[in-house]
Amino acid sequence: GDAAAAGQIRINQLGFLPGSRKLAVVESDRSREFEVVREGDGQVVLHGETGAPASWEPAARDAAIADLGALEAPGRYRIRIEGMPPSDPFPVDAQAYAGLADAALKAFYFNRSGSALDPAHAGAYAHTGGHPDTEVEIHASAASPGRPAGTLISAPRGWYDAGDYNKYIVNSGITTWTLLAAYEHFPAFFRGRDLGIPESGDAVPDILDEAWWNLEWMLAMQDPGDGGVYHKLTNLRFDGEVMPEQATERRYVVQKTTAAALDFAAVMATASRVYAGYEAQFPGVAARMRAAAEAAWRWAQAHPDVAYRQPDDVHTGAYGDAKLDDEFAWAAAELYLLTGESGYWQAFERHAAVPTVPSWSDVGTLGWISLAQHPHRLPDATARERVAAAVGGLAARLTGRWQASPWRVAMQPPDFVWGSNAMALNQAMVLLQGYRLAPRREYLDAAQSQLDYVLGRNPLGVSFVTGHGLRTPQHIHHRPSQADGIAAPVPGWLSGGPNPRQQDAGDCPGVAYPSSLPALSWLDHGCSYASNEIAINWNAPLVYVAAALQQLTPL
Ligand code: 9MR
Repeated sequence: GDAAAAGQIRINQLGFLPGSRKLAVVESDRSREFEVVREGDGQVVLHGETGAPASWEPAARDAAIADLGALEAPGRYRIRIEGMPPSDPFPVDAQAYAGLADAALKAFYFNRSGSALDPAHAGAYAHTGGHPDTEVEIHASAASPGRPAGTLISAPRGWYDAGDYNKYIVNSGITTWTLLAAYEHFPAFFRGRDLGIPESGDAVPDILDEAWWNLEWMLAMQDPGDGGVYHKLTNLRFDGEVMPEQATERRYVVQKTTAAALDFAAVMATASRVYAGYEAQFPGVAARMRAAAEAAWRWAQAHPDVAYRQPDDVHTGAYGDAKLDDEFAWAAAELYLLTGESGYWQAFERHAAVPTVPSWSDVGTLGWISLAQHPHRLPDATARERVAAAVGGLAARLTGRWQASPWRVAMQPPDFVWGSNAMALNQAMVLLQGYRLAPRREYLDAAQSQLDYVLGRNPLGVSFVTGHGLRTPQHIHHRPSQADGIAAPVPGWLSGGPNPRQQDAGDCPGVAYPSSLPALSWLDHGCSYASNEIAINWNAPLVYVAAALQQLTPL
C-alpha cells in the first residue's frame, strides 16, 4: 500500500522523550524544507531544512535527515513537507518508552510453557496452557549411564523459544542474561514496574520473577550425574498451528553440548550474583545456581568441543554453533565475577576476542559487558582499562557507522540476518554500554536511532512491535497468535524483521516478498518464519533498550 511506497517521511511511531535526539528520514533525492506542526491547534513549532540526501544501500533509497533539534515540549506533532504526505503523528512524552519496556517483558509471560494464562493477567489471550514437561524422555543422543535412553525426567516451565513450542538452552542463555543485565544496569526502572503477571506485587521486581520462570527450567536441564546440560527440550517435529493445550506430542531432551553447558554456566553465574540480593525471597537459590554453574563449567572443561549434531529423527531448531571460544570467554567472565578465582580470569584471557555485536551464537561480548559493569572486581587497573576500551571501542565503531549512514542507523547490508531487528537492538545495547562507560552524547543518540529504526523510521514504515505503533505486524509466525481466534496478535512481540535470504519462500506458496533488498525483504504473513517470527532472544534487547533509553536520556 501507500505506506510502503517511496517518497515518505519516516519516523519513530512511538515518538520521543523530551530529551531524545529526534531524527526523521525524508525519502527524497533533494534537500527539503520542513515544518513541525502541533496536532490540535495546528501551530508550526519548528522550521528546518533537511541535510543533503544520499542513497542508503540496504534499501537503495535516497534519504535526507530532518533533525527536529529543539523540539522538547510534550505534545503530539507531525512533520510537513510541501508535495509529500505528512508524517505520522508522533508524541513527545516523558514516558515514551516505559510502556514499551513493560509490554516487551510481558510478552515473556505470554510465552510461558507449562502454565495456564488466567484472564486476570492475560485478558483475551487467556488459555488453559499445555506442555507440563514433567515426563520428558531422555533421547538416545542424550543417554548417560545414570539416565539411559527412555528415562523420564521432569523439566517444567521455561519460555517457549519463539513461534514454536520448544525450549532451547543456547537461546535461553543470551535471552535470560539480557533480562538480568537490564535489571542489573537499571534497577530503579524495574523496581517500580507492575507488569500484571501472577507474581506482581510480591517483594521481587517483576523482571526477576519472570526470569525465574525460565531459570527454574534451565536448572532442570542439567544432568545431576555429571553437570552436563541438555541442548534442548523438544518435540521431534514442529507442531502445527495449534494452541499449547492441543500440542501433546511426546517431548525429549536431546544431546548434551559444550555450548549448552557454557551458556548455562554463564547464566547461572550471572543469576547467582543477581538473586543474591533476594535471598529472603529465593532462599538457597544463589548458592544452588553457583554450584550448578561450576558443575557445568567442569563438564565443559572435560568436553571442550561437543558441537550439536541434529539426530536423524529430530527436526526442530538446531542452534548449532561450532565456534566456542566466545562461550568459554563469557562463562569464564561471569564465573570470575562471581567467585574471584584467578583460574576463571586466565580462562577469559585465553578465550576472549575483540568484542562484536552479540547474538545467540556470538556471546563473548556479554562477558565483556558484565566485566565492565563490575570494574572493582577486576584484577587491576590495567584490566579495568582494557575492558572499558574493548567495550567502548565497539560502541565507537558503531557510532561511526551511524554517523556515516544516510539513514542514520548502524545497520549495513550484512546485518540483515534472520532476526535483523534484534541485530539493530543489540547494536543499540552495545552503544548504550559505550554511553554508560563514557557519557558521550553521540553514543546515546546512535542508540536512539536504532530504536527509531525498529519503531517505524525504516523504509517499510512499520513499527515492528505487535500492538505498539500505527502500522504494526498483524500476522506474526507465532502459534498462539495464529491459533487463538483473536484477530490481533499477542502484544509486545518484536517481529524478526527483513531478511533477504528468505529461507521460508518455499513454505509461503502464493505469497511473495515485496523485494529482495535487505531492508525491504519482509513479509507480514504467518508463513514467514524467516522474516516475521518472534523469539525470546529478539524481545530481550527490546526490553533492555526501551528501559535504558527511558532511564538514561537526560530530561
Ligand atoms: O534465530 C535463529 C537464526 O539465527 C537461524 O538462522 C535460524 C535457522 O537455524 O533459526 C533461528 O532460530 C529459530 C529456532 O531454530 C527455532 N525456534 C524459532 C527460532 C527463530 O526463528
